[in-house]
Amino acid sequence: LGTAASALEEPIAPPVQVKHTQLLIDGQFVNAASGKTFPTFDPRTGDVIANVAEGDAPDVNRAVKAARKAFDVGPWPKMTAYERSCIMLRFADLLEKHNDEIAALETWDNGKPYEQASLVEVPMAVRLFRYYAGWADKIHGLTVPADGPYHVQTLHEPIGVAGQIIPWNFPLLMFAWKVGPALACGNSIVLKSAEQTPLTALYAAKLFHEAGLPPGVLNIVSGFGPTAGAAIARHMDIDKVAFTGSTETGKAVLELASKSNLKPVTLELGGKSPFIVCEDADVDQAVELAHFALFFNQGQCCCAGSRTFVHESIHDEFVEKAKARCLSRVVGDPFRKGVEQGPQIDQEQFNKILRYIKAGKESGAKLVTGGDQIGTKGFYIMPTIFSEVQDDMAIATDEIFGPVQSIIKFKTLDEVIKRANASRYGLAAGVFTQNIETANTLTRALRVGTVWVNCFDIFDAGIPFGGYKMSGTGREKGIYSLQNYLQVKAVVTPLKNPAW
Ligand code: TXE
Repeated sequence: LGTAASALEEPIAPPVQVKHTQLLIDGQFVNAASGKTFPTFDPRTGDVIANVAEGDAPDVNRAVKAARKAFDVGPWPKMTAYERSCIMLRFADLLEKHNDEIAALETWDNGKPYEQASLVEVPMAVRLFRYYAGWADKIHGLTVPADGPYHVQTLHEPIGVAGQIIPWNFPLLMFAWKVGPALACGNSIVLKSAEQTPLTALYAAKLFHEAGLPPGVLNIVSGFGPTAGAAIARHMDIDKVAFTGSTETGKAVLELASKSNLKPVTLELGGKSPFIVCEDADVDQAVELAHFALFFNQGQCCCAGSRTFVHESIHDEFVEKAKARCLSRVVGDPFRKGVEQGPQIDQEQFNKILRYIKAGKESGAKLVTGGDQIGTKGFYIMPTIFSEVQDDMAIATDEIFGPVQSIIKFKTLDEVIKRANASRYGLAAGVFTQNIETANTLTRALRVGTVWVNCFDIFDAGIPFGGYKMSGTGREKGIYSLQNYLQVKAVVTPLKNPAW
């Protein structure tokens, strides 16, 4: 195994080594039953970072057995909620203590800027675990006035063993969004990380055990989607599945769940979010925010503001300034200071983005800047802008998941509402205006799960996140995520003396 810092000219991260490459089942690191491993790559170079145990159906079975035992026999759901909360808080402290090391591992495996991982993402994961630790002992049912001599109460119980399948764009944060609420409610977990980024989930799960998490409560099966992922989705002893990824794979997960034991499924899927710049907007601020909304995390965000609608009266000025901002974007080794954009995650995504850039050029959109790969080593792509984009072009309808901004002109509010809503997706939207009436109209008219007004990508632990339409079902974060991991049991008891 190499070290992340060895290739750096100007390292700003601590040197980090890969400590954990095996599956984590029942509190133990173990090899896959098949003995197989798969490589995880450094997106800066395409070089192998480490070989990781490749879980498959037999390993998922082992993990489910451990999770069932931890849930059915205990101790997890039988511990007091306060004890569970304390373990989660201790884990958050450990994560905070290892902030820089885990951020370096994340950057190495994913390619995102180290400053983003260390200053934003790991701290957000810490915050999220503290938030859900706070919920653990505040989850309770109701008493219900019934039409008769009955005492009626609801118990909010954990659902059981949760299967969780996460993507590669925010490996640690997706781990946090899934694991935090599930554990706060008293569930046990079998989690599959993305095959591109298996390292930080193993690191974090190990820290959880150091914090006192009982064996079997949190099991990590690294591996591929059609094998380990599908084994989770169709497992008869898994009580619930939470998935984040593409809409296509989300459909497959839902189908497997329905064909097996009808486990409830929450899905956080793709998007093509409109970012609407109204005629009264401050153009400089709008350009900066629209740039951030699209290019953040190499454009690899499900909620990326990837349809930049700009009012015709400020359109040309906006395009010129957006181009200048793009040209000043610092692209390079994500471990170097000040770098805003690193490489894309892998060859497959790199090829997909270049295909869309080619389609944009061929469809008659105007290439304003960028439009090619950078160098020949690693998966770097130029920050790219197209203007004169029409609604039916592939770059305006499909999730590109890369640093490609499509600027679309509009004339009236009614028109932009219709066009923004004319998408199979409905994850998020950005609205940029100084007029409160315009903001109120748009926030109510847009059929999306989040509207950011004069801001974008605000992801506090308490704010729910999820999609309308084919962007998914259910909400994560905040109080809403608890519902995904609870069963409601009604308990009805006759009253002997109804007068009292
Ligand atoms: O996604 P997949 P991929 C979008 C984005 C991207 C595209 C493809 O547009 O370009 O999806 O990326 C697991 N049963 N998003 O191929 O396949 C897989 O192992 C069960 C949006 O990476 O959806 C991984 O853990 N699981 C997105 C996870 O699903 C399966 C984030 C996501 O992979 C499976 C990532 C199967 N049959 C990509 N097949 C977002 N919403 O944030 C795969 N998986």
